[in-house]
Amino acid sequence: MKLPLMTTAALLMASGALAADATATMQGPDGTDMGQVSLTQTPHGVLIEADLKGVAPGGHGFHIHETGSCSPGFDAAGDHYNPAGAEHGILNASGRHAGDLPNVFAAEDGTARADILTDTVSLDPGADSSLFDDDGAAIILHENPDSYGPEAGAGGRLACGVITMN
Ligand SMILES: [Cu+2]
Repeated sequence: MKLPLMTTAALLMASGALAADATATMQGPDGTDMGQVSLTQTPHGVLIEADLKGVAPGGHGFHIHETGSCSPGFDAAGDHYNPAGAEHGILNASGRHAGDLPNVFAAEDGTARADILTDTVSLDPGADSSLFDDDGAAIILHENPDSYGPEAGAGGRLACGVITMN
């Protein structure tokens, strides 16, 4: 059966997750659902779409960490993803970690939405900067905003999600 064009477009839009290549389901320390992060390989880098909830209002550090694990405890995600061995910080001339991303900001109702494009990582398992290396990678949302300087200063880990190929 041939679907009319409008119907096909509507179906694609209704199932947005299908368009993304990878997903991180974000959980709080007690296992609370804190939303989802979708990752899509584009010709210009990886598009990261965050749709979070249950987040304290204000700015929060938001990074890709080096290990695809959130347990036991979010420390299992390790440090920032940094295959080039650079210093930390988007504003640091000797930076940045490949996993350094701009802060995300939560509204009064605890929701946070952000679309971030980064060309520092790849979803291609064969690429040098691949998030799908031997031990994978995770997304971490921090307590405080990242300073963007050599010391992140973002504090504790509020939420963690293992990046999983769709
Ligand atoms: Cu971090």
